[in-house]
Amino acid sequence: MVSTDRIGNPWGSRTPYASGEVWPTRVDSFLTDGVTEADVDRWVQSATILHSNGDGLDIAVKDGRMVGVRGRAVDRVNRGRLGAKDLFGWQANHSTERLTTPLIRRRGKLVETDWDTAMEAVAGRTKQLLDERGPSSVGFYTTGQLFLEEYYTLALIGHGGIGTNHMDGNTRLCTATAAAALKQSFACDGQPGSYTDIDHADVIALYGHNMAETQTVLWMRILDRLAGPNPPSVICVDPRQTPVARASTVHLAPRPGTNVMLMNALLHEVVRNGWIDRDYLAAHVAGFDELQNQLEHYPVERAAEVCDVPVADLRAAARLLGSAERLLSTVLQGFYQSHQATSAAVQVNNIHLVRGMLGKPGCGVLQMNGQPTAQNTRECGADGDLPAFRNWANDSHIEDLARVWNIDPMRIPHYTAPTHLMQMMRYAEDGSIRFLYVSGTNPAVSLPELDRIRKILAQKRLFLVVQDIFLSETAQLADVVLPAATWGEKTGTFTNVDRTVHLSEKAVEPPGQARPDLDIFVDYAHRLGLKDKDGAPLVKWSSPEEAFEGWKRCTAGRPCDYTGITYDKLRGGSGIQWPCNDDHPEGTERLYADGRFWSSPDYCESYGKDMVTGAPLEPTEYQAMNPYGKAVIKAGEYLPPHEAVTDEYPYFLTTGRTLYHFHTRTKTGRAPQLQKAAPEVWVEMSETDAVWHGWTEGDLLRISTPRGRVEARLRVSGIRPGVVFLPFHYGYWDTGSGHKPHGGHGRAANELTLTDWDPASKQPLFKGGAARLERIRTGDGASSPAPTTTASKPVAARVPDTVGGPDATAVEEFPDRLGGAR
Ligand SMILES: Nc1nc2c(c(=O)[nH]1)N[C@H]1C(S)=C(S)[C@@H](COP(=O)(O)OP(=O)(O)OC[C@H]3O[C@@H](n4cnc5c(=O)[nH]c(N)nc54)[C@H](O)[C@@H]3O)O[C@H]1N2
Ligand SMILES: Nc1nc2c(c(=O)[nH]1)N[C@H]1C(S)=C(S)[C@@H](COP(=O)(O)OP(=O)(O)OC[C@H]3O[C@@H](n4cnc5c(=O)[nH]c(N)nc54)[C@H](O)[C@@H]3O)O[C@H]1N2
Ligand SMILES: [Mo]
Repeated sequence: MVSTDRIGNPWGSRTPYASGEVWPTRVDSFLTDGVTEADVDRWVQSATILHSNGDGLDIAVKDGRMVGVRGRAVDRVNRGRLGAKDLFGWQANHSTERLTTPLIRRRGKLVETDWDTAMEAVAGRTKQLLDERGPSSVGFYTTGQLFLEEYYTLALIGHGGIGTNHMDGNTRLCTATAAAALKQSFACDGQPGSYTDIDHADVIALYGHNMAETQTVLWMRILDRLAGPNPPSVICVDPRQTPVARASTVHLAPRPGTNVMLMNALLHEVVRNGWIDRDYLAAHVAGFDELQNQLEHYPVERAAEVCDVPVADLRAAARLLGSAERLLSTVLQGFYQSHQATSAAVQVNNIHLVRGMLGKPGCGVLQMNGQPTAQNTRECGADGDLPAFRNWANDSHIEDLARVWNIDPMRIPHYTAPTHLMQMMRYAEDGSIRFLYVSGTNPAVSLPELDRIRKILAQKRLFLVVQDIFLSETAQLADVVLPAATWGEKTGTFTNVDRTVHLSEKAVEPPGQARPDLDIFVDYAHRLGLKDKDGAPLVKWSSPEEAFEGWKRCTAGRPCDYTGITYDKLRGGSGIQWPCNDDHPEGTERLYADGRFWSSPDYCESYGKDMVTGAPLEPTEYQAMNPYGKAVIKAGEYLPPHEAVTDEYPYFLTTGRTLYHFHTRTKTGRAPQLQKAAPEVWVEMSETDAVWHGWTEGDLLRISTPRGRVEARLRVSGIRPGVVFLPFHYGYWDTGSGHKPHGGHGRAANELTLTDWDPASKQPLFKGGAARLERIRTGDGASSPAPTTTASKPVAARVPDTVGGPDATAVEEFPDRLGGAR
């Protein structure tokens, strides 16, 4: 057993292992000050909620309160490990700033009210609008952080009850491109690979993915392989000097927005050198010829110029990809939040298709998710997709869904592609959407071009409902605020990136009158009087387990088949990977092991899209590609970034995350260890650029774009010259301070970002835009508040190290080691 400061050393101790071995167990735990294991009344099974990894953990409960967490040694995902946000983030549940009663706007002010008044106002306004303006005046915007049962209920209400096409999740900002890329290549959502591919891979490529900070436990798995015999080679594609870049064999730091050019050059080299699997291509893949023709235009020399990456590095990366025997790739926001998001992500799939590297141990693509339950938002149809990967453009799928819901098929809107969030915001701006029900997301901080978003959400004619656990920046603009119970206070299931389904049990009571999101949605459905075609209530369940059983019926025979999973089966052991049914009673580790894809036109989730215009393909166009059971390669031409740097705005602005915070910090900002590690916004710039301006670490800068301004202290870091980076976590309200405004709107990165999206996935471009910087005052020797342990590692030696001290000490146990048994 060792004690480690898990703020200062976020990845903890190494447990090295070799290719093909089982990842050793390491059980991490943290108990609040003064509490020992002997004091704990109960341990309640759950999984992590502040990222998409799905690490199994148990919540320690004493006297009806959470007092700590411990990783689950039996869990296939983490084998006991936890990240810093998991170890400390749960403390926010007990924050005194939790919402405890519903609020309603009276004479311009939010005041406390009772549930009945609040829900009658919400349902009453919905009914009034349905009568006066029809379903297109009603929109829903949900999240990737509720539970499966809640999304399925919401999807049923929206698609089956109200009949609006305006339903999306913040997954649009997050992993819309993952879904789009999987649909483009494999005609269906669902990760082909498994986390265990890390145990076997000899090359691991991370594309625009700072896994070390955003899936810390998955990164521990890679670190343990790197520390063991026959370690894998690592390729990192990221313009910043992330911890991933520092651990990599080859680091390509392209100009932002040039991912498709880079991918095409890598593919060009792989194909030119004949590092391809012709048998696999012939048997299982359509579209290779078109790719080959396209690639002629993308020699590495051209990419070297456009991306500003040395030819030798491109060749070295291509050789690793081409000579890999077991290649694992992961893709995330550096690719997804970019102007050619889908096209870039699809080229990663293409590398696996030309190399025949799918469905075997070590050979996987992880088109990553970010949020804990984003997979469920997509599966359940709370994001514009239809439940269980049904195809909105296929009438027989609509009929089948109507059968499951016992309603008339014409009640399910499917006349056009579902409305994506950015379009919903436009409709709200124009006044055709008059009611917006926001659950579990904070768009007043997380959407691009905040000045515009605030104006839209604050309109009098828009009835805004916000269901949250804190009075977020968005909740402050609402007409009705509904206080929700959250993780640890309610029961439900959720599915991580590699299709592992976990059960999260209720451990403690929610504060005050807060209610589980499921209860609120069910209440709403009943107040609207939603009925099926026999006059029975449309929503036929009230408990999570009943909702889960309803969901299982909806998935029967579909790719994400849950019919073999029960709550009881999820209790005690590890999570289970879907599909899980009579044919696969223990779940399925890898998809497409037999080279058969879910692409036949009558079964597939999507006919695909044109990646340049975003136009959905017609069924006949899809059939012409000969997808029957095959994957489809789609070539992508490179187009330059939408907003180029100019003399006036000479820096490329990119935004993203740090290890210690989650999104808009409503939880991590209220966990003292995490807040202390990264207390305030900063801006990263290269040493070359800083020296040119004569600026140094800690100087206060103003960052401006045509949309707005932010002030932040300078961190001189290893980022590529010409690029500046801002974390997007810092809204304009301070957490943990009794709701004090921070002092104006000057620190949210999204004051600066632009209203624009990838044409195919409709994911906004948080990694694009041009900015101008100026110095407001010198730092006088003070350093910027950025962490030193992460991508924001300073160049200057004088900056004090980020440490957590005694309050951040967690325990690591090693049950596999001799004498280490608990
Ligand atoms: N600590 C922490 N972990 C999280 C979260 C969190 O808020 N905090 N959020 C979760 C969620 S919802 C998500 S979606 C994930 C996101 O996880 P990541 O995608 O890993 O995180 P980001 O920091 O948004 O972006 C990743 C990297 O993209 C790089 N990048 C920027 N522009 C480009 C480009 O043009 N090309 C390339 N190749 N790279 C570029 C950035 O330098 C950055 O290092 O993290 C999840 N995990
Ligand atoms: N500039 C820039 N902007 C970005 C990104 C970026 O990289 N750069 N990344 C984008 C991405 S990938 C994402 S995922 C989004 C995230 O953006 P958001 O979803 O807006 O961020 P969160 O802070 O996670 O907001 C979740 C909200 O739900 C509340 N909540 C938590 N648990 C529960 C619950 O159980 N029930 C209910 N009802 N509410 C709950 C929280 O208090 C919080 O207010 O941001 C996007 N915006
Ligand atoms: Mo995300």
